[in-house]
Amino acid sequence: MADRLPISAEFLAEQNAALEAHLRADFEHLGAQLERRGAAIDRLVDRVRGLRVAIPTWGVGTGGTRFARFPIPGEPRSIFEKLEDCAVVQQLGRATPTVSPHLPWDRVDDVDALRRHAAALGLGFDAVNSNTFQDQQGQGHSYKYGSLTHVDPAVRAQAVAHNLDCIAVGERLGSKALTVWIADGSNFPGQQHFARALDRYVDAMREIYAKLPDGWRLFLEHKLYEPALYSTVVADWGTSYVCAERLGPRAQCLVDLGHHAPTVNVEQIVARLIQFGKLGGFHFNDSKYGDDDLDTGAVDPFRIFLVFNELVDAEAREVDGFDPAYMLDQSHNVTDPIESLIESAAAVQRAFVQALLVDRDALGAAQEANDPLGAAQLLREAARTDVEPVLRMSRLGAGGAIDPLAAYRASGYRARTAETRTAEPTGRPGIV
Ligand code: PSV
Ligand code: MN
Repeated sequence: MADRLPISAEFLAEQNAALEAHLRADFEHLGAQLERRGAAIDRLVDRVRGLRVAIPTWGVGTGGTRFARFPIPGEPRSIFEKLEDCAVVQQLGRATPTVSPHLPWDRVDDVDALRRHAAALGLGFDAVNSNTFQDQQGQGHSYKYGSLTHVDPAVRAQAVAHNLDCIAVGERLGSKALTVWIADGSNFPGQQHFARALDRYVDAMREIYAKLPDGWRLFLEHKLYEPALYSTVVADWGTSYVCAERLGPRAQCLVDLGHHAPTVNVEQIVARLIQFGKLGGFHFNDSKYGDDDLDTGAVDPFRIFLVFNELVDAEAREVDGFDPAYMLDQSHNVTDPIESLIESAAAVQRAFVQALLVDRDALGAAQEANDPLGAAQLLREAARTDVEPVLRMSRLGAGGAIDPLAAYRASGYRARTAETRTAEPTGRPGIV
């Protein structure tokens, strides 16, 4: 029972009352336009309401770079407070009902109390993320030279045991997937035997895969570079795909948008993974140079539209087993993370609705007729449609805020947490 919601219902109703008449007028106008294009606006509202994007627990702390982090007053100090901030994002935006934990960052003594706390805030748990890229206090072996691919079997065993522990905690939280991203790689030519390292990875992942509970999936997250700067063991979607294939049907690839070289065609990667039955999910963000972890849609909203164009296409074709998990994974270095998350979840919704507007029959015909400009025009027409009234109406109907960012700013939530959260944070600072 969600009985501890952070924003009062009266305040929300007041905020919405001031905007509702204009929203209804805009909605009607857009509805008439879309009808001429053969799209039913009410159906779009239903569809966007069904879209769910998880929030990573580490996303509600201010991020930072290896140079500095600039904390803001009132940011969360524990996983319990992080969940409260996630609840604000969900209460206002209504797109993010689940939270994705990272262990051991989010480790607690009483896992059931954490689950109850989340439920009282109207939240559930999404995929668990393991961490074998940092050493923890009291840990027997160091990950300095790798984890699941380490040359020493004892280090690999420790990393496997950690992943199994993540599954055990995730089961108690109600998660249904484990996401594994490893930092393993090398900094010098010759440092690591490429083939042997990958063999060790697959063998270690097999041990984890073998222990997946019923109904669970294992997501393999690839990343081009960093922290290893010469080579990375699981650097690209091809390697990830082959490993997932070797592991079995419940192993799938997870695409973090920032984990590719700047000019790589990510939407084509998405299409390939769909075609091969191996698309597990996403970590959404935006980037300009590398794994910048900028807010989703902040730099290039067309890119995320193109990704959703592939997703909607797959859904329309009823591709067997197609069920990707969506999450935001970005670093909020200069903003209040709650604001960034509200806007980023909306960017995901917007791209989804715009992709639903693509006339797929006409697109197929343009492709068959070798009409490049006509095909591109169909995508542009959908992408430049202002679907904001759809998003707003969907939030209103779901009990959220018509304008979640304005409502958040008016709520004074951050000023309140700045008064109550005065002690030093106990957890990690939030650098991703
Ligand atoms: C790695 O850069 C990554 O994208 C993985 O998802 C990690 O688990 C996450 O960031 C948090 O640091
Ligand atoms: Mn990620």
